Amino acid sequence: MRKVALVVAAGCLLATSAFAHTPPGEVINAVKFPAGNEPTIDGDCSDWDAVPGDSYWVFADAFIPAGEGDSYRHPVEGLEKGDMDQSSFSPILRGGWSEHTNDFYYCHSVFDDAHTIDRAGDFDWYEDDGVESFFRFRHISPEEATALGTEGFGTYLGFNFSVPQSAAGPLWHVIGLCVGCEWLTEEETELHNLQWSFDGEEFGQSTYHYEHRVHPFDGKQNDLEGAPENFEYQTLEDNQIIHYSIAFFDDDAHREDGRGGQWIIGGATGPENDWLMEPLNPNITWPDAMTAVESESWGRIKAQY
Ligand SMILES: [Ca+2]
Ligand SMILES: [Ca+2]
Ligand SMILES: [Ca+2]
Ligand SMILES: [Ca+2]
Repeated sequence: MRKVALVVAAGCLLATSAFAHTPPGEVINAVKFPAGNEPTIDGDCSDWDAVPGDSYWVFADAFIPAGEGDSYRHPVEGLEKGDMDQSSFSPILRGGWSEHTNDFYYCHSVFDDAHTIDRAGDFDWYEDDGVESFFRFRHISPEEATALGTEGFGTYLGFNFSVPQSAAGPLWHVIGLCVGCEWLTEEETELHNLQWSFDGEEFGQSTYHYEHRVHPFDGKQNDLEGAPENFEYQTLEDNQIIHYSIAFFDDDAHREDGRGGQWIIGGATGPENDWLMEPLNPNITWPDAMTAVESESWGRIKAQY
């Protein structure tokens, strides 16, 4: 099963070069967190409450149906952009970054009338209510990325997952840079940390929250092992554009066809969307980085001296 999945992943990589930036001309704002206000990665998106959603978040109406044709597990025939049946599936994307930590953050909330995890193989995240995240932190064109790939240098970073972990094995893998690397199954590393939670029923109607910190690592000679010392590291800056796309699979086992759809914001198989690392927005009132509890503790500490 694992071998089959690896072949599928390789096929996705080859298909990436065929896609131009989509939707053309659209840029999504990634909000800049002030130092000290970076999200706590715990599957709770409330760190983002100060951010006005209408200026930053991506909602169901921006999603494009993918998965046309019999070969797809999550068909969406006849649907156009924004035609998502929100009683079955409705996502909210939130993206941001911090100059202080040099990390990209996202917290995505996904309402689903039937959260389904029943895949037989650990790599078959796309058989369930799964997520595919595609990153390219370098601001290079797909053609330039392809040319680098031809030279044996990978710039495509992907995180695919479907939670909770299936009985079959590890939670996720990274396509391209590091397929099946064991270090990626670690709970938290400097390179990334993914946590999730859910409201509602674990395997019924629910809203899952996926919160992820991703360090901008992105390049590797294909002949080197996918280990941290072999990656290259980027520095996020004001007004930088990164490429980040996301695809959701909605597996609704209770349906006659068993499928709720496959939805993307841009690339179905690669990082196609432009995200702007926005400078600090002076109109956002961030909460004090030090919470009331911490202030109280701090006060007690100081009182001891
Ligand atoms: Ca959080
Ligand atoms: Ca659904
Ligand atoms: Ca399934
Ligand atoms: Ca579902």
